[in-house]
Amino acid sequence: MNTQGYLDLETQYGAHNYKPLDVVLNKGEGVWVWDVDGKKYLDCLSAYSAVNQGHCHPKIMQAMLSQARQLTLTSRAFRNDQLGPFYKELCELTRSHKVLPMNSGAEAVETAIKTVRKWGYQVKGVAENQAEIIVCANNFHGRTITIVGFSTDPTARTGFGPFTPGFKVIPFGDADALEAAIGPNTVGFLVEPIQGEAGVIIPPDGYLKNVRRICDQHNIVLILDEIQTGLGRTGRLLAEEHEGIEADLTLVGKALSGGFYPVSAVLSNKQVMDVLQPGEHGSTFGGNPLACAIARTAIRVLIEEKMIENAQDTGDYFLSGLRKIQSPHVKAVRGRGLMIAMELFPAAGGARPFCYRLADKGILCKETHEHTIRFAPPLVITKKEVDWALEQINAVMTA
Ligand code: IF1
Repeated sequence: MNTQGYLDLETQYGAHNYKPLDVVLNKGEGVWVWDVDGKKYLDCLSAYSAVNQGHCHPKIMQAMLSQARQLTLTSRAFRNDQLGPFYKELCELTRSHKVLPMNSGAEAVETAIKTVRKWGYQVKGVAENQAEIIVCANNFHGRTITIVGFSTDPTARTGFGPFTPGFKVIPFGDADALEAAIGPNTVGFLVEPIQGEAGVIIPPDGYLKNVRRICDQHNIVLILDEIQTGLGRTGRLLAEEHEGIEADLTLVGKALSGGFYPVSAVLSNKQVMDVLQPGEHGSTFGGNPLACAIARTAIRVLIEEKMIENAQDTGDYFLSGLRKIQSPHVKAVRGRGLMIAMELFPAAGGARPFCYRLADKGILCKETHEHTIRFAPPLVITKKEVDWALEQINAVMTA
């Protein structure tokens, strides 16, 4: 079947909740993917940072295959021999006390919300059903009713109400606004260290440090959504390290499996996670042996193959190369590690046509909102590959 044939099938039988580029992929290896016509592309999206380790990483694949032959799912009604080691390795790596495994990112966010509410009632002493969680404008935390209920993006929320109460929205990057929004029933503050979907918005220096101090002063649980920023993307294992702080709850997902399988987790200190009792939360697939075996290897190769250092080093190189591009269309280039965005002037006519022109030249990227192109290749990209990418991007932006 040709490209058009696959597009027709999707149009006829699939829900129309996406508007992807019309590129039909059938193979991936490292930073490269191929379409059904055999055209090769540099993947500058990495499945929204889920394939930080590169496509079809051989060691993760091996772990997946050998675990699949052995045991895939037990449910949490019984124990499995991958779960304990997964907990230990993830805790040691992230200096956490406790892990709660789920599958998607949205489930990790929901889990954190439940946990922090329970902590509010049981430990902080907030009156039943009064707990309040503060979130930021232009957040992206997932697609469930509760999560879109505190989104400020009309596309994400319009038509899906009624929503879950108990959330308050403040501007991102403004620690004073956090302090001002805190009331006696505030139990948590949920924030992305760098806002991804909003267009790679980096908060002012010192923001997270101030947020940490304010949360401590007011006895509020700091929940960092590192589902996109975590696991090496910004040049640190967790983006919180850029400001030398530690969240109380950290959410990871996406690259926790290197893109092989949905795996997410809530990392916690003991005090908060210990409020959950048997029967109060769970998931059929959460913590299954296949997921755990994949995730153990996915985090091992990140470290062993120095992907985090490469994200910092090659990310800086990519960012400075992009900044050198002299184009009348480019309003700003910003990024940290290999989480990079190029914002275009509205007069450029939108980012999407540029994404198509880049695809023609062999680079796959996706616009975010109207005017921003994101560059987030797998963390195994080399400087030579970046040089090639810069040549193509330069040609497209200056044409
Ligand atoms: C889609 C964006 C990226 C996330 C953060 C939680 C989740 C995500 C910080 C939920 C998910 C995705 C989902 C994807 C598009 C994508 C995205 F453009 F929308 F913002 F990555 F940049 N927290 N982000 O970024 O995780 O439940 O999806 O596993 O198609 O909706 P999930």
